[in-house]
Amino acid sequence: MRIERVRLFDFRLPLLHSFETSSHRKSGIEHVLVELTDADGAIGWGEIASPSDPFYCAETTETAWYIATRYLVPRVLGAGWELPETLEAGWAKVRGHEFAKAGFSGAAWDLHARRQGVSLAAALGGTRSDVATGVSLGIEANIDALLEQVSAQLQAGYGRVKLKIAPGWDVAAVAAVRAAFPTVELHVDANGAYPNDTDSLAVFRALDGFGLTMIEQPFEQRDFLAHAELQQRIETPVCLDESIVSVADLETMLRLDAGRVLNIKVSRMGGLSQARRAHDIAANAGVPVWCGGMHEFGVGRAINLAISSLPNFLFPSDVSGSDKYYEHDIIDPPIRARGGRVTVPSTPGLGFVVDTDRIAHEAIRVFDSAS
Ligand code: OSB
Ligand code: MG
Repeated sequence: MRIERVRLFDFRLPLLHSFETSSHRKSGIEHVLVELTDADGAIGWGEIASPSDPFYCAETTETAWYIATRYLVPRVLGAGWELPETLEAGWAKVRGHEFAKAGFSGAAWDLHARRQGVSLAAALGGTRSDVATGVSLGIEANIDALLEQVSAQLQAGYGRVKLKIAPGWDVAAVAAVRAAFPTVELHVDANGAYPNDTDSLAVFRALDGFGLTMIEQPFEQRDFLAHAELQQRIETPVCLDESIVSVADLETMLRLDAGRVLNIKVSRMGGLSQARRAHDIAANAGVPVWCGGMHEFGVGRAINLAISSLPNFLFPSDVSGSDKYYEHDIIDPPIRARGGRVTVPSTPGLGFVVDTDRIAHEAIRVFDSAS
């Protein structure tokens, strides 16, 4: 197989409900869609789900655009490959920029699966026909507003709720949600906002009493030791997100017992092949995983759905229905959850029709290797 054409579309959608984490608030999402076309005219789609600003990770939309056009497109165009791993090896010398690489990896995997006539989930080794999903709720203006959000999501059929926390928005918020909804599957995500000190330890000891499924990324990305020490002191499993950008990071986590659950984000791991390797290594180590989200549009969401069908995805994934985020998504039909579950398509590739005309019309910037 040979890639003959690459198109990139910088695309924006407003969020139906703005989202605040420990670092900042956002009311819209800007991602870059990747379209690869091979010599026979077969097409694969991927999504660079980098945040616009460097607050979750170092990448931004601008850095992803730069790395994609300057370093990834030239390594992909004209390259001969049969397996996505071969194409990915072509950019192995480019350090970091996992989100940019993941957009191309997704498109390569979609193209590969379509050419094989199998679903992306099947190409990856998925074993489930539907996956459990949950919702991630941001920091709200006050606790009443948070309770309203939780209530609305439970009514929509979701059974797992993840709450963003930050110093000053933690124990009281969790206590209120737990009191109002005693049986909901609850977990918290700090996005690395806590300093590794005794005040933070007191917060996590208090949170340890609420039957949380996990406490996600309490400390900064590089601080494996802080996470390992915390895991020794509390019963609730620590889950790592930002810390794990490679398989080597996962080996460090396992060796240090710095976390007992892994959030696999396809983007953060640099693409589907690395995400699948991380899944396999975690499975062998007896560590359950789940799939985290980055407010993906339909393309990235379909990719997350496919990987979530692998057997060691044992907690609900952040692959909520598109109607939690967007009025009109870019795939048809849009992804929907029923009773908190989403069906994995069995048709070739992503299993959804991508609205290319709309993407091409509404993109705020387009790169086309053919022009
Ligand atoms: O840490 O999981 C995170 C969104 C932006 C940046 C980081 C995170 C998130 C989410 C969104 O939690 C999850 C979703 O896509 O619904
Ligand atoms: Mg997270």
